Parts: sequence; C-alpha cells; structure tokens
Amino acid sequence: MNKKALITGITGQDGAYLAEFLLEKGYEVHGIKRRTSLFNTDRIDHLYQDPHEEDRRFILHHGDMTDSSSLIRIIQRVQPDEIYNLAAQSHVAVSFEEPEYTANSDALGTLRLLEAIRILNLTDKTRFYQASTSELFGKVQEVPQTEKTPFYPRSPYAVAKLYAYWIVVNYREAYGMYACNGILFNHESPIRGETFVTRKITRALARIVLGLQDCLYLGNLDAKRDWGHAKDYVEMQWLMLQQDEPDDFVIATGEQHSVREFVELAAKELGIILRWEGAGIDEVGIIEELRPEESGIDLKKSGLKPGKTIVRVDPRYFRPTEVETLLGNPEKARKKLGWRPRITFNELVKEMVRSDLEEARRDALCRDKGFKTFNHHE
Ligand code: NDP
Ligand code: GDR
Repeated sequence: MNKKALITGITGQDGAYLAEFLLEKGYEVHGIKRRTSLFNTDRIDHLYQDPHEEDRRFILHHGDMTDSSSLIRIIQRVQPDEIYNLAAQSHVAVSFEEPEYTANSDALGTLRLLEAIRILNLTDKTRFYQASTSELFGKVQEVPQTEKTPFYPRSPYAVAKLYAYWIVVNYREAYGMYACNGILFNHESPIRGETFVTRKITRALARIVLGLQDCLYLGNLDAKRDWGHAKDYVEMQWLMLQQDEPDDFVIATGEQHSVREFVELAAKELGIILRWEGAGIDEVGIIEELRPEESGIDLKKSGLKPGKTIVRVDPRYFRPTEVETLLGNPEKARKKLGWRPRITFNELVKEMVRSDLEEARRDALCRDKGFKTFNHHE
C-alpha cells in the first residue's frame, strides 16, 4: 500500500515542489485547493491526472483553512498517514492589511486541522508537519537563530504563526501526536510568488532588459535574509516526519545577504553592473556598465545605457514594523537529520533570472506581434 499524504496549500510554491517530491517517493498525494474564480493550479498542472484515470496518485479536493467542515470531511475521506500544513496567507506586508483573515487561516486554520485529527481518532496514525517560519524571531534576540532563540514576532502574519507553532507543540505534548514545526527561513525558486522580493527583482530586471518595464520599485534595500532554494527545503519537510520522535527544526543555509546584494547579483546575471547613489528614500540603482559578453544576452535592443536609473525606493513597500535581519543556524537539522542544502545562493539567483528571462521573452514576443501584455506592480 502506498503511503497517503495530504498537503494543504498544494497550489503554492512549496506545495508544488513537495507534491512532486512525494509522488517520486511513491506516495498517493492529496491536496486541498480553495475555490477561485480563475484556475489557480499553474504550479501543479504538470502533475494533474484526469479524475477518470485508474490508479490515480494525485488527487485534489476543494477546501479552505477557514472552513472546519471541509477539512474534517477531506481528512475523514483520505485517512492520511501524513499531513503537511503549508496553506497560509503567507505575505507579511499583506498581513498588515488583512490581519483578521491572516489569523483565521494561519493560526486557527492550524488548530482546525489538529482538531480534525483528534475528532477522527487519527492521533496515532496521522503525522503532522507545520510550516513555521523564521518570522517568529522577528526582532532578533540572538544571532544566528536556533531552535532555542526566543521569539519576537513583528507582523500579524508572524503573530498568527506563533499561535500555530505553540498549538502544534501543545497537541504533541497533550495528546502524544507526532507533530513537528519546521522553522524555515526564506526559500525561493522560479515559481516563487511574484510579490515576494526575490521574484519581484528577477522578474522586473528581466522585463527591463527586454524593454517591457522601465524601473524596479522596492522598499527596504537594507533588509537581510537567509535565502535558500525551495527544492532543498521540501525534502526537509518530509524528513521531519520520518523520525522516531517528533521534534522542531530550524532550516536555513547559514548565509545572509541584503536585498541590495540580491539586486546587484540578479542584474549582473543579466549583464548589468549597477552602482548606488543617494540614501534612504532617495537611493537609486544606476547602470554603471553593460557587459553583454558575460551574460550572453543581447542588450542592444533593450535601449539600456550606462547612467540610466533602473531601481528606485518607494516607501509604499516599507512595513509598519520591519524584520531587519535574519540568519539561521541549521546545525540541529544537519546533525539529527543529516540534511544540508545543495543549491547555493548564486545558483538560486541565476536560475530565477534565467526563468524570468524566458517568461519576459514570451511577453516580448506577444508585444512584438501586436498582442497586449499586462504587468502587475506590487
Ligand atoms: P505560497 O503563498 O506560495 O502558498 C500558500 C498556499 O496556501 C497556496 O496554495 C494558497 O492557495 C494556500 N492558501 C492560502 N490561504 C488559504 C486558505 N484560506 N485555505 C486554503 N488554502 C489557502 O507560500 P509558500 O509555498 O511560499 O509557503 C508555504 C508555507 O510555508 C506557508 O504557510 C508559509 O507561510 C510558510 N513559510 C514559507 C517560507 C518561504 O520562504 N516560502 C518560509 C517559512 C514559512 P492559492 O494558490 O489559492 O493562493
Ligand atoms: P518575507 O519575504 O517578508 O521575509 O516573508 P519578502 O520577500 O516579502 O520580504 C523580504 C524582505 O525584503 C524587503 N523588501 C521587500 N519585500 C517585498 N515583498 N517587496 C518589496 O518591494 C520589498 N522591498 C524590500 C522586505 O521589507 C523584507 O524585509 C517570506 C514569506 O515567504 C513568509 O511567508 C515566510 O514566513 C518568510 O519569508 C520566512
């Protein structure tokens, strides 16, 4: 019998990579997607199996983290060996605009899943993974951060995730459930949501190079993060559920870069050497030099020239309370789980840039053939 996994948030970045990973391991993978007015399954369309196919191993169910009845019904039907709770309103800046919804889906949503396991008498069968976050550390109390570093959340998102973290610990202790928190630091990929800073940068710079966009507007350029690759991190989510005892783990690379450095590296990948001028909200990124021979990209058609400003600061992207710096220490995961990330920061940036350049090329082709293309600035 194949093991059965249920993934909430299967349409998201991690959900897509995890589904792929578990299918390769031979699992029967069930996913919860919410109802949307347009299709939202782009990231998992390549895994889709027609409901009429026999021996399907990839099955989607309609449900929502804010709706207990749907969660109980799905868990009852699937009887999963493992639940991966990845669903969340996951955007920190948006959580300041939708704090109540964020708490409902991210905090209470986690409780609803744990209660469903209990109500359905699955506490001995179903193992539970919670997508916890480095945002719990917020205003950091210690560098680098470990499983023992005190939490100090700095956004409605992080506060909601703090509740989720502790309710997982509580259900583990109270009911003996196999439930774990993966305290994951930022992880990115070519399928990262377009409004997170890394993807916003690689997408905008690729579009600038093809003349589809004029400028990249960013918030806090000094923010520092420990960025890894999502592909490496989903393996870890699975590993945590394969141990003798449940435990919580920090997952990080142990390396830190600023938003400014990310921009510089992504630009360099496209053959653009940037220099920075000004300070604070007046700081701008200007083209210092074009090096098409290094990137292999023909920059003649781009109309870009040294001296042109292509990055500006826009205070609308500042957050009411910011997390300035995060750096994880993944030593426990390394020792106990034998895990270490394989993909380097440079490789990550390169892969994201190349992928967004492909996407921009498709848009440029449409434009050149007279079709309309749209860009969302967020
Ligand atoms: P994404 O934003 O890419 O995906 C979030 C998923 O949750 C999507 O499938 C989304 O559906 C779904 N979702 C949101 N609200 C609901 C709801 N009310 N009911 C059902 N589904 C819902 O996030 P990531 O894949 O990047 O992250 C996965 C998890 O890990 C999240 O919980 C995030 O908070 C956490 N995390 C992420 C880190 C990162 O760097 N990526 C680091 C640490 C933690 P839809 O597609 O319809 O929007
Ligand atoms: P984060 O990721 O808040 O760390 O949460 P994000 O990429 O949104 O921001 C990282 C840092 O970059 C700064 N920043 C900007 N951010 C965005 N989105 N847009 C901008 O224009 C911009 N300019 C500067 C931010 O202020 C911040 O300091 C992510 C999410 O995946 C969470 O779900 C997850 O829990 C954490 O990572 C770990």
